[in-house]
Amino acid sequence: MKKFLDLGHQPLANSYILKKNLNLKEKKFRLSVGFNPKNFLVSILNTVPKEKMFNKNYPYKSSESFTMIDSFKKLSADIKKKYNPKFLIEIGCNDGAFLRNFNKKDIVGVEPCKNLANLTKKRGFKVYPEYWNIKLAKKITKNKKADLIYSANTLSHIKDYSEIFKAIKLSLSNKGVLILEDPSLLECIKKVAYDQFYCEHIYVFSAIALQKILGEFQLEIFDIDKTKTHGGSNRYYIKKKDNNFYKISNKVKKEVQKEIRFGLKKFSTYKKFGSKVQKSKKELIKIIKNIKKKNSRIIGYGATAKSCTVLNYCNIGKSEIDYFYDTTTYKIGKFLPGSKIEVKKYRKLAISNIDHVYLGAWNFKEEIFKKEKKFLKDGGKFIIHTPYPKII
Ligand code: JHZ
Repeated sequence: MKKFLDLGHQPLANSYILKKNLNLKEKKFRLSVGFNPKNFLVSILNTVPKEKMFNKNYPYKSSESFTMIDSFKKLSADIKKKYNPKFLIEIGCNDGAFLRNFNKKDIVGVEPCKNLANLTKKRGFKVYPEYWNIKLAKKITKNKKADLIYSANTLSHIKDYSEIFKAIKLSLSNKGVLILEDPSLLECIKKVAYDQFYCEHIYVFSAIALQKILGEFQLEIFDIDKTKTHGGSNRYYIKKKDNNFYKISNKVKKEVQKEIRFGLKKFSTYKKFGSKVQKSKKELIKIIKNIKKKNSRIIGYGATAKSCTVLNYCNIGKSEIDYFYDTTTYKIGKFLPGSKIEVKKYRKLAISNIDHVYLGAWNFKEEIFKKEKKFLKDGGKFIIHTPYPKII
């Protein structure tokens, strides 16, 4: 692995702090990112045990945004039309935002965060509150194989991809399809979205890296769709190599060529990205300092896991951002890890008297700008750090 980025000592991105624990020492780890020239994988270099991140206190809920609900709804309709699956598995089903589009008898979820697994169970779905692995895959598919496996923003969170893909392969029927959806490395690099790196995002996949590692398990990508979610993601359609039901689409070749042309096989591209990140940090600090010089207030919008990386890397804390607004019940009243900025409950018109709002959830810019039309019309300003720090 060749290191190209050092984002300093970081706390666990989703470990929001209770007020009574504010004085306790937080667990931190060194967040640095590297490139493997052999398989083109980009990954964080030090990892945190999965149980410390994905447990019964996991705060993130997929159903917290219309963008995600809408994206899952459209994809589900498309899946039914294209594949008409009789048995589906979702790996990392979170609070059931995707599952709810299917018949309860046709789909099962896998979700190791028990609080989320319970939410999905309450919706009436069968959920295995466990980590995805070979043993669980054998249990789920003992009587019938899956026609379709879906996994969004989950496989990039699992270190041992070998176990994962072996388990997927043995679970799929001969005609079976795996649909994987994760932030695209190309978009991350283009947008200088260094906040895609935090403890949970062990990998940020490119098509070239995925193609290479899938090959180890006789799996292959046969189609790719681009989605706008999470700052620009790729939706990969994957099959077993000996499954001849689907032809390999031209879109796969095009995406691979685009990534190679951009330089995703070259270490120099990542070095350049590393320098851009350092510049981005300086510029964001400058913007914030200028605002503070004028005694203007800044609050945050969307206490995302990604914000944790930005705030801690740029040493932004309570003196710069008064508090964050967020809609997630679990986060409200707690404090962001590292920066210890309070998270308050979002309500309509909450930001109307604020001059500057730092957009932690920049990936939902369209949805949020629509919601905050009046704020923007009245001269309110958002601060955003990607593709470069600026005031909108
Ligand atoms: P959002 C999490 O990352 C963690 P985060 C995880 N590792 C991952 O990969 C992605 O999700 C998928 C709030 N919000 O989606 C809700 C508002 O307050 O960018 C959320 O707390 N108002 C699994 O945390 C946060 O912003 C709004 O109008 O970086 C968004 O978090 C909207 C739209 C959101 O993921």
